[in-house]
Amino acid sequence: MANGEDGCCLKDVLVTFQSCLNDQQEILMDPYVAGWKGLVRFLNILGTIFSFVSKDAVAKIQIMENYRSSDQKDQYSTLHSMVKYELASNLVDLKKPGDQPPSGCRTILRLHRALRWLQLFLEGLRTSSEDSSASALCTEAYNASLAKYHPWIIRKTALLSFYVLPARNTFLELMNVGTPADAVAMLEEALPSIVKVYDITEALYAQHNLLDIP
Ligand code: 1Q0
Repeated sequence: MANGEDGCCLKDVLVTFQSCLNDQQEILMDPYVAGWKGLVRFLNILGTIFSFVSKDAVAKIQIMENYRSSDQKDQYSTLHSMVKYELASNLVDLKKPGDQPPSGCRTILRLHRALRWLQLFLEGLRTSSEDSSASALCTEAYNASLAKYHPWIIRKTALLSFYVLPARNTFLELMNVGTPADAVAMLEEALPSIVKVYDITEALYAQHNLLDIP
């Protein structure tokens, strides 16, 4: 398990999510996707055992980057404009994973569900006692969020991979922001913006009945 990568610290990644909101409280696509890219860098630090997760995240990031460099890029400047555009153009298949390329709405929904896992996991790390196990906290966060959307084989693989996670304090040190106490303080400051991004996306998807896109 490597320690740090390119001097990157988790605080910088979480701050990217803070910069997602525009004046209308809409979520800007570029920092949202950049936030996920930063998280994948941290995932890679944790070892190749998580490559099945990072491959999926990278594929989804790539789909969104492709939309952002297509002729329709302006339609994808915020999550709100994407929803409006894809629904109006009939690009979202609400019944089955389509033959057509995955829509932006479907792709963001997968990342959005994973953001809930992240929030719960980081909240668990922040509020747990020093001798807690990151593996147990991660399992708890996964079971309360992503697990219900994953088939058995992915659940099984995910739960097994969590066993390699280090002790809570080691994990906090890997965030590269200083001592475990510094990391806890950083999380306390940064988590509200993750929650805000999650809540706004959830409300947007609920308003348009998009929370179950297959
Ligand atoms: C702490 C490390 C644990 C990372 C585990 C994250 C949750 C497990 C997710 C398992 C996903 C399995 C791969 C495939 C899933 C897809 O089937 C699923 C649905 O997509 P689709 O197209 O088949 O309908 N995809 C998803 O659910 C999206 C999953 C994206 C997960 C992105 C996770 C990025 C993780 C970042 C780690 C941040 C660590 C922060 C702290 C680090 C401090 C050193």
